[in-house]
Amino acid sequence: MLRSSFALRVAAATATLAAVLGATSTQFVPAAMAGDAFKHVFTDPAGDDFGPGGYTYPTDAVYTAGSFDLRSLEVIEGDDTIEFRVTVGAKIEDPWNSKDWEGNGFSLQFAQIYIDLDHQKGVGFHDALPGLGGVRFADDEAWDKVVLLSPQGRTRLEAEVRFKAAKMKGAVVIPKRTSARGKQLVAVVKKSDLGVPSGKWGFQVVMQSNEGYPDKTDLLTRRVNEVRGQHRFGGGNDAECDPHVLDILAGAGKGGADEVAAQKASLAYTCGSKVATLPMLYTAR
Ligand SMILES: [Ca+2]
Ligand SMILES: [Ca+2]
Ligand SMILES: [Ca+2]
Repeated sequence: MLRSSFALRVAAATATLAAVLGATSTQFVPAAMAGDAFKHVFTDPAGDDFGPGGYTYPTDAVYTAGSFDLRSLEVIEGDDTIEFRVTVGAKIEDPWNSKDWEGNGFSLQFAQIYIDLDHQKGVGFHDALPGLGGVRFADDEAWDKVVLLSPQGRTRLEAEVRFKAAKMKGAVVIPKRTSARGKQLVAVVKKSDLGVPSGKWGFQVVMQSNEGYPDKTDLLTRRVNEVRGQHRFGGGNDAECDPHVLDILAGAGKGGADEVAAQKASLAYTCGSKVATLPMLYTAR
């Protein structure tokens, strides 16, 4: 009862405002108020922060258990922005004092959110940003935009993209604001940088680790080697045929136990013959 009378008052107030401004209510009602704003939560199982199955964290004490264990990706449309919230399995810390390097309040994590805007074959990129090792997107799931949820400041990100991913520059989105709270990383992106979200869009979020001193071709990512080191993940290959990816969304993106197997299947690779595939997850409205 209370709820419906509130809704009526909101509707009445909106109609009045629209009338005053001479706009039709459909033109004027902000998406969030109209109740049809896009919102989707993808969930990921706990404990699958091991890439294709056997990756291990670096040995340094800052890489606390669960730090790269993706638990969910929330996509929330606002009036002029789209907010991306990535939750991991550990409290987010700032062991390398990001404020000293114009960073965003965290140090360890780096999430890349890939978006397919059209689900069309032949449009978009199959290769990921440089530094993710051996991964690609399927032919009809190529990505059109990638949001960098990084602790690095805008200046550094822009420079890295310019030098290492010039071809993809127009597709890389640096958020308006990036922050961390609790176990969550938050990126607020201008809607004008992405467009209006719909069920047609596909999403993938790749969990990586921020590397401030990356290899010269890697875009701020930490490598996966055969044997782990103080600041290197282990369980992969010393070359770049292994996916340099700790955790991804897989299957239906609802957190089911079967999604662990789906992730292992997607990230399975054989150096020299089979490249891992990053799946896109689509949401029908
Ligand atoms: Ca996970
Ligand atoms: Ca490697
Ligand atoms: Ca996963």
